[in-house]
Amino acid sequence: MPSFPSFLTFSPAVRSALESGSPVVALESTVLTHGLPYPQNLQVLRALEDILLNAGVTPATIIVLDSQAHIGLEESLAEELAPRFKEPGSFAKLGARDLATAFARSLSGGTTVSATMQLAALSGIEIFATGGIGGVHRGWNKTLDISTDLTALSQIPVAVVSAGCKAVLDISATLECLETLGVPVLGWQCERFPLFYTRESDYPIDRIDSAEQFASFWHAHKELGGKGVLIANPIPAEAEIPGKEIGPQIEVALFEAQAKGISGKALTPFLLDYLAQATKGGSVEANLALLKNNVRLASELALALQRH
Ligand code: PSU
Ligand code: MN
Repeated sequence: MPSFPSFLTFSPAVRSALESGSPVVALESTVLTHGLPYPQNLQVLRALEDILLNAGVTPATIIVLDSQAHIGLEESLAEELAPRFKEPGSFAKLGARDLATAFARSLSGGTTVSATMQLAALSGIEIFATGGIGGVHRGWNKTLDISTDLTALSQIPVAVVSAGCKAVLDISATLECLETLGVPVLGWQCERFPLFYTRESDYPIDRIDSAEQFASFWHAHKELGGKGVLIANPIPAEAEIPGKEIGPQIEVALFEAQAKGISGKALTPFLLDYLAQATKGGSVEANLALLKNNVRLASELALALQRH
């Protein structure tokens, strides 16, 4: 393997996959440290990794532990850590800009989409599956709260498979911002931007239909000097929560966040937790279904890149 920065620790499985050039898909860890409670977080991690392993793809869950970025989280370590993921103060939420500070201060944390993209790219991993990316928050004209996930997509050459973006966002502003940043948004077998819990919105996007088409796109994109790309994969129909149902609940969640003065990094986790309670776990079920679906698609894309 080429030489890597000293803050990267590869699991044996990921190291050997990278050495032999076999397909690897990156997974983020904020969903584990700031999303799902224990033991659901551990179960989800296993389920996602199993989907990849069964497809012949090596999973690389990325997480920061005591000043090392782990590329591939070994089962025994995951079991040991998972109960503490959500303990207040144990694990930070790390965006790309937080990584150097975390290494310098020996912090541990879950990596968001931006940090995961950064660490994946450094490791030579091109495909990354997540639930939904961050984007432009509603009320951005007052708060200027725009997730660094969008900047990361414009700067880091990784393809991110996501069920659109998080539904709590200002969708129209998020899509405008991605256009301004020059980030291609490709609908997987669809031509309307998916809304996380809901399969479809009114916003048109470019469609791709096959993993082969993606591979052709990706080669051309990179030759053109392109960086990230968002592959928007609609939630499976059977797991969808209709917009009419989830929309009003999102409004209440946003109202509560404002009333409690929650902003910045804490906002996305608060809104998702709020929705989980308001929907009596329904939003979590949907989140799990779309995560699995995204990981499945990411495995197909990674295999297609290898064939090309
Ligand atoms: N999944 C969760 N909770 C989260 C996130 C995912 O259950 O907080 C993270 C994602 O990793 C995404 C980030 O990159 O939220 C966006 O947060 P922000 O809007 O603060 O950039
Ligand atoms: Mn933010």
